[in-house]
Amino acid sequence: MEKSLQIIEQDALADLEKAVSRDDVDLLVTRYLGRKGALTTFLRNISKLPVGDRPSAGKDANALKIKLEEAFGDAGRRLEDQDTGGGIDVTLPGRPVIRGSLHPVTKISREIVAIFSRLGFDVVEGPEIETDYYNFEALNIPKYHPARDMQDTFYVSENIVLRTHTSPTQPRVMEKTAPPVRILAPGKVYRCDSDLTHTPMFHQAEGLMVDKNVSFGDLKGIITTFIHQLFDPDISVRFRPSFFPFTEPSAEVDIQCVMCRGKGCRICSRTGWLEVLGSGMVHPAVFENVGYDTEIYSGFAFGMGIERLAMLKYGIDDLRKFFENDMRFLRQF
Ligand code: 2NL
Repeated sequence: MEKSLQIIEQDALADLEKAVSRDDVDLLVTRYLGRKGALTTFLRNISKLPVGDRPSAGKDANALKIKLEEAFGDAGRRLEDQDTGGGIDVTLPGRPVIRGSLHPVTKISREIVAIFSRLGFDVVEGPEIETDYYNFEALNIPKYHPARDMQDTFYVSENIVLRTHTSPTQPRVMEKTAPPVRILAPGKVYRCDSDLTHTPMFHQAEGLMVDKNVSFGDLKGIITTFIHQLFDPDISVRFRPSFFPFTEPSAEVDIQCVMCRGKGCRICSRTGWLEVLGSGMVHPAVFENVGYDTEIYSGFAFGMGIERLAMLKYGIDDLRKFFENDMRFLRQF
């Protein structure tokens, strides 16, 4: 009886030596420890032994059972790790690489830049921290103008502000460049304003064209072409008289409502039109400030809010979505 327990142990360990996979080890568990396994059968037959032999045989058999359970368990775990390359299941499908996407403001900015590049405009950038002179004075914005109020502008010091529009980039370029000039200035601007429809930082793009014989007709042609390329070649555009300190005459540019096609809806306040741009012929005072001869040169300028254009183009109803960094929103672009 002692001998047969020794044989079971020898056979089991010899078999385990040959096991090369988790499945092999599982078979050995069945062969030795299963319901009809060799050791289980031995234990069941202890009652048939002479009474005097039973205690030591039982003790030895139980010790062997524990020894084999441990040996099979260790080997099983080791071989399973080996099968799967050390805990990595190489048969699993790869994890998808999640691609990022551009912010809608970046996308529209790039589209605006691309359209004006094709029309011969150079892209220029100016500082976001600006002097009072370039932000206001050079642009013919008088001392008493409400835009200069502490309520509307972030003052860094008495003569330094966060630019309230992209316009100061234009006199900076004109001072250094003789006409002809055709530039587009996109970028961040800052206003001391924060509510449902205003954020303290937003984006604008501003264009300027100066040459001999530049007319209001050129302004209308360039802006209409731009609108048709950004939105739809069939969309109607209208120019409505307005006022800016740095242009004369000035015009607000409206497009036929992109939501209702002019029928009248909530987006266009039932007017059928949406205001998308401000524009005008450069005021002679601005040319004098940068040393351009107003007898020889004329020009037009225009400015637009990028968030507003992005909202119209993508049908976004809430300005705050641009700045919340909600991935569910951003992933859609
Ligand atoms: C708007 C309106 C506008 C300009 C910007 C400009 C610049 C110079 C001279 C004359 Cl240097 N004008 N810029 C002109 C008309 C309108 O912006 O609604 N922007 C968001």
